[in-house]
Amino acid sequence: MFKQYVLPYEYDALEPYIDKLTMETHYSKHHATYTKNLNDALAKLGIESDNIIEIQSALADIKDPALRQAVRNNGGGYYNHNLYFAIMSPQGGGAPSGNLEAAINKTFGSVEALKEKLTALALGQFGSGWAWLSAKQDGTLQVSASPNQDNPIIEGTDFTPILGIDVWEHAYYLKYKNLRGDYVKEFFNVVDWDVVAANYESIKK
Ligand code: MN3
Repeated sequence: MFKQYVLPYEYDALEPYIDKLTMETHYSKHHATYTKNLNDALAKLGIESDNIIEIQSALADIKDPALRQAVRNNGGGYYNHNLYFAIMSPQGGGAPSGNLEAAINKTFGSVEALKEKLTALALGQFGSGWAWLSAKQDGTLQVSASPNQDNPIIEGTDFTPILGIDVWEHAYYLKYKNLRGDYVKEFFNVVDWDVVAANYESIKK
């Protein structure tokens, strides 16, 4: 049984950048539903693994197409939001330091250049989806975008997300309406780069 990531901050803690009603709905409705539907699908399949990365990497082993799609959508929804909620914090903003900063500078030139690339991917994602900063074991970074609840793991790459920007309308519409660009700009005010750096270190071998 997968359990939702427990928010270490209140629903209103990310105000004014992410509003309370959006956080409450996103966490207690959307994410709770992904988690329940993932558990329901895994129960039907008799899958008892508690490793969500392995499950997402082995979708092709699920023969029933409807259950495979259910695990893809809801497993992605479960995993992606655990990451998204964890990399935001009322103490967020600022810039990364240490190994992550060095890797960002090497790959993208600067933190500002990385933010510009992520913003372009977030705005360029047609319809619902995500923009990602991901890493692989040798420390390489990449940015990408995915539709729906997909991510670089589901897509079969050897990259693991360390930062995700949810660009489903449910992530911003109550406050920002159609202005996805305003949401993405303000999102960077709540990114907890210490958590992103810890994610990076956990993937690097
Ligand atoms: Mn969402």
